[in-house]
Amino acid sequence: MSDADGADSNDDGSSGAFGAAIERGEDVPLLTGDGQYTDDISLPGTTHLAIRRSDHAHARLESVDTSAAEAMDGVVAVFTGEDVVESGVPNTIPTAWDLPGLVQPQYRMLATDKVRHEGTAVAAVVAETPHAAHDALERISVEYEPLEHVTDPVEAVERDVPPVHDEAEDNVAFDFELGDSDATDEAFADADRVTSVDLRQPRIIPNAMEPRAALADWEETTEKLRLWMTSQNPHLHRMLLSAGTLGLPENRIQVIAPEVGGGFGSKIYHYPDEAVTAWCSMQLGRPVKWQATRSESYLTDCHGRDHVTTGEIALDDDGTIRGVRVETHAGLGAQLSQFGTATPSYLYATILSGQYAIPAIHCRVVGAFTNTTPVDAYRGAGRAEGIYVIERLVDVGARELEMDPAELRRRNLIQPDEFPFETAAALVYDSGEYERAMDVALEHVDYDELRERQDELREEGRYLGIGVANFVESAGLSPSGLAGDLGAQAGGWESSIVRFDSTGSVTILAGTADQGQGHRTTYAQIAAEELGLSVDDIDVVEGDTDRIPQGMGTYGSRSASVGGGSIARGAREVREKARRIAAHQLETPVDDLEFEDGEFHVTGAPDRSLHIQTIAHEAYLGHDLPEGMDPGLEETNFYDPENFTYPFGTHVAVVEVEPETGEIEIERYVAVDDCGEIINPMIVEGQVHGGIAQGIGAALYEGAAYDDEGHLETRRMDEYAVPHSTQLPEFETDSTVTPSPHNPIGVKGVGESATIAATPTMVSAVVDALEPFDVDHLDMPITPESVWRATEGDR
Ligand code: MCN
Repeated sequence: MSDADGADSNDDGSSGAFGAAIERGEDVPLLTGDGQYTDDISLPGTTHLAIRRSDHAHARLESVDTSAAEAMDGVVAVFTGEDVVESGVPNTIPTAWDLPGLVQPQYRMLATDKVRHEGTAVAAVVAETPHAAHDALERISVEYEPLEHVTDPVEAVERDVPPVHDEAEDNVAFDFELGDSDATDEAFADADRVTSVDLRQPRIIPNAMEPRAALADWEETTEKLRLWMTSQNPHLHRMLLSAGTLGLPENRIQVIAPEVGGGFGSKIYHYPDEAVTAWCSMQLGRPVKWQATRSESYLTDCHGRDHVTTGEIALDDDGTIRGVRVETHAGLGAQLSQFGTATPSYLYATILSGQYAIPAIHCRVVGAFTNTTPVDAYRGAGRAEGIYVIERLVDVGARELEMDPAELRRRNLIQPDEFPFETAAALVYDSGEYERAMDVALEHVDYDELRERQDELREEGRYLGIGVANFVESAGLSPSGLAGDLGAQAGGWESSIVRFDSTGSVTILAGTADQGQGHRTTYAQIAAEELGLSVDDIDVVEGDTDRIPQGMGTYGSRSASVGGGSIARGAREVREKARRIAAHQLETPVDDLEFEDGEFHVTGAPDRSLHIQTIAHEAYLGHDLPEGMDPGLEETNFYDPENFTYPFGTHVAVVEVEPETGEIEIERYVAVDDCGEIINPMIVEGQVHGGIAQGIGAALYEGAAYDDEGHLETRRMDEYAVPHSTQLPEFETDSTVTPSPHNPIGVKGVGESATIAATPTMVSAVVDALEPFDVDHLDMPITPESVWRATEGDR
């Protein structure tokens, strides 16, 4: 393990837990039905909330008549936006990321003046049963004055349409630039060739297994709100709910995230629905539960992507990339979600250098309001969109130069001795051995031989495609000062407590919040390694703001590096306190003690030893501690890393495309990922598998569609295509290990890597297969129909 963080590394105390493919301890309760999700929790007297949503994309709200609904059996109360306003709570759903010149319109719990996208919350019914609440929704009479709507981000700013918000007449929420435009112009003027691609990255809808849910319990006597919810970041939810929305201090709110069945970004955000659940409980003094239906999730969970982009690349004839210029219209939806501003700006434009040493980059992003569901970070957020652009540009550049696309990539890779590497897009990459990972991936498929086979098959009228994509991503946004400089209303740190109890077992209280990533296993591995224990000695607790003092949550592939980094630091501090107790009791200088398998022993006298679990007992007895030392054995750690981590890798897909039918068969998919030191290879492989599936989903299947009325057409599982396991090949995974030099355990994130890599890889493969048809690019999702249409001209 690397150790560049000041604390001593676990030099001789290695338990072997770090790096082992240990099975996920959390899976037994989850697979046997013992896992407790929000909807499984019931309190005496629980009522049920259903939300009436607008079926108009854009309309003035004329009136909301709730009388018939109120009169129904089992209905406890019906509330409108006016009721929320009258209650006097702050009633804002705040954005958490400011940008220069950002237009920040009001965002209320329930609409009062206009509805701005289909699905806008208009009224709330609380009833004794879920069925009574849903039945009553039908009896609310809402009158609208329909307004012209717009769903496309380019049309929103270029066509003469009524603004989504009066504050932004042209529907522009922000106009963002990054990079040096003069230097980029010069690079383009000097380059031998310039080529470009117009592309769309369609709207993606997250498909977590568990739809969002909340259970709120306002206790009148203590004036305390307990809120169970499907949260990726309970402390952030507590913060956003407290001041901006409900007007409560944080210590009056407890947010609990029990088991959460997947998030992929969609459960980061502070939506009106959970806030309304809490507010209703405060009004009624009774527990209130809201469980989204699947269609409600499609309509209201933040969508991802929605970019329309023109990218240009300037190249010399020898393949040197001289510059990249990108202009994007990013759809933000009807309201600003918390990180909806950061995702298409800082998280996107900064990664446009990819793995390449590109001297000049300029990117402009126009963030546009549209009459659609808000858009925010979806797995890969910003980085996925950026890597897609640069990888597509490299592919079209290779076509322009008639050069092998892998060769063009290779010629521009940042070399290992150039790290830390400052890109022209404002990031400083920590470490990387890009060519090594690329070589491993290409060797797996025997690239040169594969190209020969491709030529042979073309002779036979068969179309094999080989897609290669390199990616790097910025995971674990930090340090906090930088986040603040860029406009974030949250920090990049993470916090944890490592606590021995008097029986020698350990509890880790972590500020992150798992939704399936396996934190309970990997965090136990980190602590076991540092403390010389077995993972069975360690319990991991996440997702409760009353038990865990602080935290930032799980998103942006930050938990292993920032959360795990904090745990490692805390465990090292605990170990050092234990060492001082051991030295005192063994009557030996601290420096004379060695640590192995949890045992401190005097150098050269192994029989004079004390186990760290015995010391824990002593620490809580407090009878015989060094002079001035406080009893107990626990540490609270806040870790604010000095930089992001930059995972990377190369993915290769081999497909065969049948132009007559448009069918795409994936023959092989090889993923070589480098996420630094690997805590648990089995979990990392699982993350890579899931990520590839989602990337292939985006490339070949997924995409939200709106009809001419601005209604979401893809609002059910049989209307929104995600790949089935039978449509996916066996994934072949491999890894290289390039530790992050500044992270205490040398890890980099992995949770989003494969999603980022898989989309350009798949598109590259299909387009490569269609080279004989002069197809340079196809937009996602590449369906059999789009393949058939693209090749039709040749029939
Ligand atoms: N890990 C490891 N070795 C490393 C890096 C990570 O063993 N070098 C382990 C970690 O300890 C953790 C897992 O891999 O158990 C993912 O770690 P990390 O990359 O830090 O990502 P996070 O835990 O912060 O998870 C967030 C990331 C994101 S942003 C999305 S979106 C996503 C993803 O994880 N959503 C998921 N993976 C998901 N997996 C599941 N099952 N469900 C989701 O909703």
